[in-house]
Amino acid sequence: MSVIRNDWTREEIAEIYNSPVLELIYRAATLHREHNDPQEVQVCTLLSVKTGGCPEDCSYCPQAARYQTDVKVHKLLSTEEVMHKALEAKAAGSTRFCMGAAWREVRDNRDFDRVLEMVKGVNGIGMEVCCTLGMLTEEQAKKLKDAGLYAYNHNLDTSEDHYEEIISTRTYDDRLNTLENVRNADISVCSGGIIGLGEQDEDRIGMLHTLANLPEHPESVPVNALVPVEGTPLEDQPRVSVWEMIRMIATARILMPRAMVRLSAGRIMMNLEEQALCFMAGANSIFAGDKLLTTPNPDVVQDEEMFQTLNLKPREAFKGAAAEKLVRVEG
Ligand code: SAM
Ligand code: DTB
Ligand code: SF4
Repeated sequence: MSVIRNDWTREEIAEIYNSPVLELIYRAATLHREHNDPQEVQVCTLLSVKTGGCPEDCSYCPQAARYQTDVKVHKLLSTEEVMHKALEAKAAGSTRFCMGAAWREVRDNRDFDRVLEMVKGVNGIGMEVCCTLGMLTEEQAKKLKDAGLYAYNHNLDTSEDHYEEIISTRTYDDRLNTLENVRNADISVCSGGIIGLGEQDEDRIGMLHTLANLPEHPESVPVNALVPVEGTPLEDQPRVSVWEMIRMIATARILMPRAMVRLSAGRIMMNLEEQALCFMAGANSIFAGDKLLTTPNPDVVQDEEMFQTLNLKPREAFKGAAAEKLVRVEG
């Protein structure tokens, strides 16, 4: 079995990313089979528990208060509403439930106490519970862990060089700091990025370089294609080609062979054949349900048909946990 490396050079990553695309898919598919069951795809559900009105200026995001978008602002949902959605998601076959809040950072207030309650509730019904709430201190991360949080999503989004073109209200180091706080609280790390922000291939390579050389690879790497939203500065960005999505997924799979590589935002723009190539290239998770956080996603029936046509099987919850522990003990 190939070794897990955290010392990739940019040149090595560039060589992989730029290799002939069918060779790239073949190499990623081969590694994928060594480390994972290639027929297994995890189905996850997203829920925006607090929507819009965010003080940040992420230029892709419909939830930033400073852009005029169609997003309906909503204060934090009640725990009952969230549990209702989580049970619905579980009944529909989802094994991971990710709650997103349009916050710059977590504050120690009653809203956070309510999120802790939600985490407890969702963990209690046997789903992998994930949150994406913005920046986090180590203390807050520990509270989430104690409440039963399984994973925390915090994306690097793009390369360090391109970051300030996209967001000015926080730094790349802020992002890395939160990831460290999450890791120190022994929470599973979910971190990836978005393509189609006007970045160069070098930026994609740079972002993968940072992720793959973290002291421990993220257990989960979402690869998003920009969903351009009217009213945001990136509303007119051209759609990324599916081959770019495939290059990102395959390169992530080769660099971080044990991670869950998630084919995240952008599926609404892809047909079945294109998604099949992403699975071939090593993607092993999707978000199901007709909405991501605020933007549309393929409908559930269409996804069920896709699983049947491609002979995919939904992955059970907590499957990675035992293997992750083992790796940590060995390492
Ligand atoms: N506010 C928190 C934060 O930014 O960390 C959590 C929620 S935020 C919406 C979660 C992630 O969604 C972002 O990091 C970004 O990668 C992704 N995202 C937001 N808008 C997007 C869009 N229009 N297209 C693709 N991905 C998007
Ligand atoms: C991630 O990388 N993608 C998901 C999840 N993590 C939180 C979010 C995608 C959001 C797309 C824009 C929206 O629906 O608002
Ligand atoms: Fe706020 Fe997160 Fe959107 Fe940035 S991505 S504007 S932090 S909700």
